[in-house]
Amino acid sequence: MRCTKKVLASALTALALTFGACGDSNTPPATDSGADQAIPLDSGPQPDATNLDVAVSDTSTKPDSKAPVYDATPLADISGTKKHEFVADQIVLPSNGTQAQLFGHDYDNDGNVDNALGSILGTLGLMGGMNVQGGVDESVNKGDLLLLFRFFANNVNNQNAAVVNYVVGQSQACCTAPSNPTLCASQAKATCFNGTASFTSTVTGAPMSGNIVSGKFLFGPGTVKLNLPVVGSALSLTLKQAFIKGTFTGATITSGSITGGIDQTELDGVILPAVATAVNGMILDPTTPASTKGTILALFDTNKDGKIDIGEIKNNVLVKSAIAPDVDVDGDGKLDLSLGIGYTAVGATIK
Ligand SMILES: [Ca+2]
Ligand SMILES: [Ca+2]
Ligand SMILES: [Ca+2]
Repeated sequence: MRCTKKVLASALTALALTFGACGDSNTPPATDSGADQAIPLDSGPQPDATNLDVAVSDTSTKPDSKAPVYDATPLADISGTKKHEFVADQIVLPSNGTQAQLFGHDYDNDGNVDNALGSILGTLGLMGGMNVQGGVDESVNKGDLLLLFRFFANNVNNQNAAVVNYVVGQSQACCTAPSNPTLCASQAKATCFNGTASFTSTVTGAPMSGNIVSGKFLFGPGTVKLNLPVVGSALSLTLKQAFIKGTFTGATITSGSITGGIDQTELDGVILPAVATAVNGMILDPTTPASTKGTILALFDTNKDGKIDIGEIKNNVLVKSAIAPDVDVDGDGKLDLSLGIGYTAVGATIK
């Protein structure tokens, strides 16, 4: 059975099975059970952000909401500035708490890194058995998930008021053997991720301002669109108040991360329906073991019609605790679901 599709739904089921193994599977766990499973995101300094000039806004006027900590810095004039273009050759979903912390961002400045969705993915990664990363690797190496960056900076080691455009690349064939992940990866390294390959942009995000200190950079906040293949077909996400971080290392970018917040509307309108579709897909899939189907139906099918509708997903206690908005990234008074992922990148030309 291929685990690279429907991984979020599979992962939720794994979480369900884990809970189910501890008790009556007809009784969803209380919300605090999820907290027991979550990876604590330890407080700690964020080295990328500490010595960068990111404006801090006044949060005192909104005592009841988590107001945005960061304001966008006005863009510098980039005419005549050197351009440096990259493509992400690796996109990494957190597979443990350390990565969830590394890829996240402390939006509300409470000393705790925010990466709720990433933390859940990390928790599931620790449980094992779910190849949450496999589908992402496959999409990158096939050339379906091409994230591009165009930096404007005369000095990539140290520069204030640098600018980056986040660019979504048009799919292109990076390997001829997508069914063989190892071969596909090595082909992609030679064709698309060789440091000089060309890519065509489809969506170019609004420029984001940032600083580079000793090669480490932090850009944002801005809006980042992600098409992550985590639930069946690619899940189109908009990360609000997103930050793009990384380190220029020779001709590559290392230790990269993209963090932002997904609002409740998108969670309800995009993510949860996709989870419902994927869970139904598992029920219809003849290769899904009968015991797994039984567990899924016991957990989610509250009206016992043999199908899982969106409402049954939205109102499920397990889902509510696992995929719950955690921090208000944009200060609109409504909590958003934080997500941070990692990446590395190599040189590229963006057409
Ligand atoms: Ca925080
Ligand atoms: Ca039902
Ligand atoms: Ca919000």
